[in-house]
Formats: sequence, C-alpha cells, structure tokens
Amino acid sequence: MKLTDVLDNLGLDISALDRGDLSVTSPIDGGEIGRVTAHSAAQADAIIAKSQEAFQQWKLVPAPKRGELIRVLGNKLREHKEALGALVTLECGKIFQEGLGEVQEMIDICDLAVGLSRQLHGLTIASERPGHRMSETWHPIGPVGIISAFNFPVAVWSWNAALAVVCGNSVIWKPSEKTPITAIACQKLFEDAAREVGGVPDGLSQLLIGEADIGAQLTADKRVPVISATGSTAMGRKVGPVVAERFGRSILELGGNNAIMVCPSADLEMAVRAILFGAVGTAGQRCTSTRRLLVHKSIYEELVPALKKAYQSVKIGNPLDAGTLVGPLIDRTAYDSMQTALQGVANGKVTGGERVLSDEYPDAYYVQPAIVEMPESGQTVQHETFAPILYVYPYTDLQEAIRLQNDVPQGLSSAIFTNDVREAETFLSAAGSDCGIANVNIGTSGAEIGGAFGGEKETGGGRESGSDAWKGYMRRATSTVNYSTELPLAQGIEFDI
Ligand code: UN1
Repeated sequence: MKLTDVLDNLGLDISALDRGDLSVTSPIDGGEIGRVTAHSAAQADAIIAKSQEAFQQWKLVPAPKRGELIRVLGNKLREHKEALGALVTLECGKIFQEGLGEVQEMIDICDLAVGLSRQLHGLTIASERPGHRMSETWHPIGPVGIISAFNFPVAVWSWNAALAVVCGNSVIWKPSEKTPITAIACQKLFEDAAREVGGVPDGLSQLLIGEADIGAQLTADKRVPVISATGSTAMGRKVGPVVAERFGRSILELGGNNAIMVCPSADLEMAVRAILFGAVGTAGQRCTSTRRLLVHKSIYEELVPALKKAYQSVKIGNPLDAGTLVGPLIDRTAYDSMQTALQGVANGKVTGGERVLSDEYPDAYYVQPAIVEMPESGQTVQHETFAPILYVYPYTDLQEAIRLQNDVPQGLSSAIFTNDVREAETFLSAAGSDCGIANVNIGTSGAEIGGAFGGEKETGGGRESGSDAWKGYMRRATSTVNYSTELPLAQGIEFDI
C-alpha cells in the first residue's frame, strides 16, 4: 500500500502535497508523508463568507434533492473505500481493518442521511383554541463548523457533514493538524459528488486547514451558528464558552473514561474479547476505549489472568501488516503522557506499558498495552489518558460497582457483562450507568451509526450520528394558524377595544 498509489486512486495531486508550511508525518515510522498549507485568518474569513452564500442557496433546495448529493457521496466512498482506508492508516496509524471500518462508518451515515432527507419530520400539536392548528417545522440553520480529532480523521466529519448537508446547511471542516491529508481526500470526493449531481453551490463543504488558532477563529465567528467539536475535554472547555457567549449552539463530543463491569454470571470468554479490543484496539486512542475494568471479586482470579494471557498474544506492529491488532501511538507526546500516567500509579501493579519496536522504528511510538491492577479500595482514576492503559478494580456488590463506574467526571460509554437480567436492567436504569452509552454484553467502543452518539458530564452532552441527532443541525419553528373568524387569546385573556 504505497502512499503515491493511494493518493492517485483518490485523485489527489501528489505534487501539491509536498509544499506548504505544515509537515504531516505518519505515526507508522515518523516519516513525513506530505506538507500542506495552513489558511491565514483572512482566508478563513473568506471561507466563512463563502459558506454563508452557499447556505443561502442550499437551504432552498428540497431535502430529498439534498439527499441525492449524499447518496452519490456514499457511492464515491464505496468506490474508494480501500484507498481512503489505507490513507487513514498511513496518516493516523490505526490498523488497516479499522481504517476500512472508519470508511464503512462514513458509508453507513451517508445511507442514514439519505433516508433522513425524506424524513425531517415535524409535529402537529393540539391547540387549546377552536379553529386553530399548531405545528412544528424544522428548517436549515446555517453554516456548521466541524472540528475533528486525529483518531477518527474522516468518520467524525461524515457524521456531522452528512446530516448537516441533508438538513440544508453548508459545512466548514477544521480537521486535526495531524491528519489534514485524509481531510483533503474527503473534500475531493465531496466535490466530485457535487459535480456529478449538479446544482450544488460552490463552497457547500470547505476545509479550514491549520492549528488551534484557526479553530478558535471559526468557533468565535457569529456567522457559524453551530459548532460540532470532537476532541479532548480541555479543547471543549475552550470551545463551549466561546460559542455560548455568542449564543451559538455547540455539539461537544469530548473525553471518555469508559468502564466495563464484569459480574459473576458473565460469559468470561466473551468478556475477555470485548475488554481486549476495547482497551487495546486503536492503541487505546478512541474516545470510547475501555479505560477501567470493574471485576466482581468472585471471578477476579479467573478473569484477570485470562485477560493478561490474551494481552500477551496481541500483535503490535505496522498497522498495514495483516494480523496486527495494535499500531503506534499518534506521536511522542502521546507516548510521554502514557508514561507519565503509569509513573503516577502509586499503589497499583503495572504490567506492560513499555515502548517496543524502537530499533525498527526509532521515530515512532509503539507500546505494549498496559494493565494496572488497583487495590480493593480507592477512588477510580479520574483522567483520560489517550493510550492503551486499563485500570482494573475488584468490586463486591453491584451498587458499589455502579458507584465506581459513575464516579468519574466523564460520561461517554459503559458496559456490563452479565447473564443476570436484574443486574443488566439495573445497570441500564436511572439507578445505573450515567453515561450516554450503556451496553450489555458488548464492549464500550464500536458504536453503530443508528444510535445517537455522545455522552454526559465532561463528555460535553452533544449527540451526533443516528436517532434524532439531526435536530442539532436545524432550527425549529412553532407555528399557530388561526383558520376561524375569532381571535381568542391563549390563557383566557380577554380585552375590550
Ligand atoms: C471517537 O473516538 O471519537 O464507537 C469516536 C466507536 C466509534 C466512534 C469513536 N464508532 O468507537
């Protein structure tokens, strides 16, 4: 899978990717794979103005016609799935199977959005007044700013863009400065689809390349009514107040500190597979990665050794090689934070965590995933470290496990392994997990497109993807129509004139 072939397949001009002020390196070996040019503040301003113009036209296009564009985009993604999946692997280091999986998520959200384009349903509401009808209509809202992270360099854009576009909006995408090339590839596919469909205004989807300053400019701009930002809680803490200050709407999908709880009746083989993939898959760099494991003390001595054994069989290496399960961390900073987190373990027992393959890849950061066994009591770890570290805790009863599961600032994903219906239902009830995602007998990561995706507390509260997440990209109008010859006022008000 050579970079040049991949870029060629995606129709990208290779020579245009070797100049520019931003160097893009591959986490596979640390080598440079391209150079891109960051936009200036003035260019960003022009991009936002163009997005507004495109919105004015696009909002008038009937929604099913808007869906046609996304249908064609979905087909382009099908055609280029292998190449785009490979580019994802080259640029962010996740294994090829996951690169393909990410493109599959894009295809899935396009399908969902196409169906949605004929189902942007409003309501009719019973009026208290005779001869009156009330209704609710959803309208396009304006340019949507999308800020995405390196770990899902293309799927996160598509969850937002596919919905935003069928909802009648234009989009401006600020990808992570670590993964701009995959973004350029997606933009190219979008433009190809737009050309094929015809009648699509110029600038309906645009890229904003650069670092945090350009993201901050987008966030602060009043002309962009919705900002959807995916990344760390620290990033969300900056974005949220700036958007709120100008009364914009933000959709925040921030950090997770996701736990799996394993109960005495659980199928342990299934649990080991789920924990393993959840904790080490994507080298622990998913917001949904499993970071904490709560094990009932009666099965601790069976489960934890089995898990450690499974960890030993994990193949760490070049993410393009078949059979590799764990690729590299994104960069040196990620490796340093992992080491800092492990050094900070005061009273736990650490297995793994060391750097591997440094002879072969001196400029890349491959690690042995770590398990940290924590003592019986004590607070659970409060911080998200974006690396494969799994903290393991024994628990005595379900109430205690639920308390530990919820006792962190983040609230994205959670799971219980049990064959006891009472435990499962308690976990899913109001007395159970406080997360946006609560699963039974599957892991914390790998959510399907059909459900709303996001979480509570420091995860930011936003929802993307399926269910009614589309409403986040539209404005709602409540209308009352009086078809009578009287003018009765609500709340029984009467007056004389
Ligand atoms: C993320 O890491 O930001 O549920 C998103 C999952 C994927 C999405 C992860 N569908 O693991």
